[in-house]
Amino acid sequence: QPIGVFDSGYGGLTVLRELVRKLPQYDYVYLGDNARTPYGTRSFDTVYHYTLECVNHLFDKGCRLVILACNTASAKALRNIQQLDLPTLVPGLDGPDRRVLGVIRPTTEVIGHYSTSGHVGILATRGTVTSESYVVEIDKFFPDLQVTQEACPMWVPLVENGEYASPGADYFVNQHIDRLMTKSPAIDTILLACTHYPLLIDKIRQFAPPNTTILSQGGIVADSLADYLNRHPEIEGQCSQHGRRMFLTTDSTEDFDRQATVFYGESVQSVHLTL
Ligand code: DGN
Repeated sequence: QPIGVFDSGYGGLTVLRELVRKLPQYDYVYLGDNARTPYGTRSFDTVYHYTLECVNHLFDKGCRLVILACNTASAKALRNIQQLDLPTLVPGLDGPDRRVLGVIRPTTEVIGHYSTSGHVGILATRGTVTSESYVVEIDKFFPDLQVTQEACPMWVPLVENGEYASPGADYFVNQHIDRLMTKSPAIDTILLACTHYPLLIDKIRQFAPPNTTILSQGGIVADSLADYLNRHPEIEGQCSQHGRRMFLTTDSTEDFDRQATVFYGESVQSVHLTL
């Protein structure tokens, strides 16, 4: 069975890219709910129902393990989904458990190891920031760590409109880095807690103080998945290993394929999924 990777749109492709880099042997099915993106502005209830519906589609495609490669879905839906009796969700699919993992826990588990000052910054969408998920989760693993958040609402549109490398992006990147560092000048580690932000990493490095550690999620999530599969041989044994990739989108396949080149780094041919 393939590993399912879900996002509200294109952004999860930056996570998939790192999964494929670290664990190329597995088969992956990516599902982007582009028809209903963005999730960031929607209520907890709506994000939960949309996410669950998409996770069910991935189960239908045979996935036993699904990764919510989206901070908004991980923040607003993961806990409720994990509390469901997942094997009963897809009638006719018997056998081992189905598992759903997110992108917040893997990063909050390790972030404290990167900081020597004990001050970290979280850059994310407004939805993720207001959910307080990072603050709450980091506190469980590193209660002494000072966490400062900054919402960067302009960054997703900049990336989605292809402006991530343009001079126009400088203004908004500088603005938010500046605000973050003004709130907490001792920050020495910044986590990019949004799937789109790795595309802005060169500019973020340019405006962050020298020697700041900038963490992208993809690589951390990939390390965490490798560790998870090692610790759960019963799940790992269910993951097929032919190096196949499949891309599903709930909206235009042409748009998806064009944007995928940016987020995934290579061309793809997606298939439309009707919800
Ligand atoms: N995928 C979302 C995230 O990781 O926060 C960002 C995309 C969006 O809000 N449209």
